[in-house]
Amino acid sequence: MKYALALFAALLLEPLADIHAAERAPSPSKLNVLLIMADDLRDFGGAFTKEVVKMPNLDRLRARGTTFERAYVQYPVCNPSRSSMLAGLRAEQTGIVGNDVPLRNKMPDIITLPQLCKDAGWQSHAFGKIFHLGGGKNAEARQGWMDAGRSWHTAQAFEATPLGRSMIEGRNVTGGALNWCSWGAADGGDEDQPDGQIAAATVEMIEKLGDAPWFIGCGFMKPHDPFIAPKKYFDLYPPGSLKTWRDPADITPVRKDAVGFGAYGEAFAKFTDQEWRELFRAYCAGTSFMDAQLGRVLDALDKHKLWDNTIVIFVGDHGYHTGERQWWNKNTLFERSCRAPLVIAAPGMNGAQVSRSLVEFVDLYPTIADFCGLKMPHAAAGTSLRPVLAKPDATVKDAAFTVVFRGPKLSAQSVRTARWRFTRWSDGQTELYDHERDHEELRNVADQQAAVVKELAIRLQSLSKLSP
Ligand SMILES: [Ca+2]
Repeated sequence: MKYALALFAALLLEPLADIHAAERAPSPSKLNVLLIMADDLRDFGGAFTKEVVKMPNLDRLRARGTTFERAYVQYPVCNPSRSSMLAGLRAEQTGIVGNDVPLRNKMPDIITLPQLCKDAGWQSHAFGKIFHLGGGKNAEARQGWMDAGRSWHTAQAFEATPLGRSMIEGRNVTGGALNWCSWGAADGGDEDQPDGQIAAATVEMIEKLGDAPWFIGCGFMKPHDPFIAPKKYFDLYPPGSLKTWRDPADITPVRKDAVGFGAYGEAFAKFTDQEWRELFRAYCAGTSFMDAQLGRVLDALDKHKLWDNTIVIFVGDHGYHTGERQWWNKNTLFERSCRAPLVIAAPGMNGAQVSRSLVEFVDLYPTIADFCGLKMPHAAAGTSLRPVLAKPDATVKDAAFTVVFRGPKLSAQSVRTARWRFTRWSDGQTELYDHERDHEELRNVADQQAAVVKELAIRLQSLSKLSP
């Protein structure tokens, strides 16, 4: 498996050897790039704020840009998704299918998206989580995970202050069985939390660089667990004000490893309605907190009149179940996990646009390269979204693909078309969901739609050739 991947990577990258930075010369326009990422933020639906979560600042950005309602990650977990997005390659190509290995270990010579700009003369800086933040407390390892020096001139991570680690209220809803399943309404203000510091550092860098041009990665850490935010954001959601999802009784049962397994599943099975509500409230509070920090960054673009020469991309790194399929997490091939928020505000394009076109996160690399006037340094797995930004009903592809692994031997690949989601496990099991009738993918109709299954299985075959 490793050999096959390495061979594939070598074949893929070989033609790159002769490409020099000069050939990737910036266009005269030299747009700034502001890549804003949220961690574990689900797509709340057609409107991100739809009756549930308050995100007034994302709405500000949506008013300036295009909201993609069908944007799909290539692997629904932090490190594989971010590695795929920033390399412009599918997880089957990068070989990054878990949170344990940084992209550079598998692809030492890959030119990442921020590196493409950096090598062409952009000032490049990252704050918070753009690449996955591995490395623990080891500062050198952490810099390696952030790809400091290669992708960025500087890369900086942040931690909560002692006051920000002091909880006014909160608890672990699993009684400590799962460490990460804790929520807390924290003491202190926004800048006692990493996201407040990330916003402040981003704004400071924007003000310092002015019109450099620059590529800034602003990587917010929320609403990822632990579900902590300053208390005022919990106050936006009074206890009891939120409803939580419960699966209907007549749902088609799925294999256990379709959602998760082991201790997670056991803990969620024991959740009371109250516990679901508490976690969901904390998730919403963390989302609104992150949104407020987004607002501070957008304020800086307003203040310095940078919208006309800055392309702004807001992405989540994958979706998130908040109770669907009795699952509280990511790492599934259901729509809730594969679909993630994506908003792009690009100079010269209309604002307040909503697109239902299928797009993938591997499309971001060629999109930004396109707007920056830079050639792709390797064969792109995706395609520029410029046509959709120009005309929201334009189509750039008719299918989006996502993969998951369950250990070294079992994997599943999923294809989403305008109507269907088809998932095929490497042990032969299949699932088919009809989005015309079943947006929440509650009923597997694979047995009733043999022709569709056959057609979509062929679509997955093209992907299988790239698989480990
Ligand atoms: Ca994540």
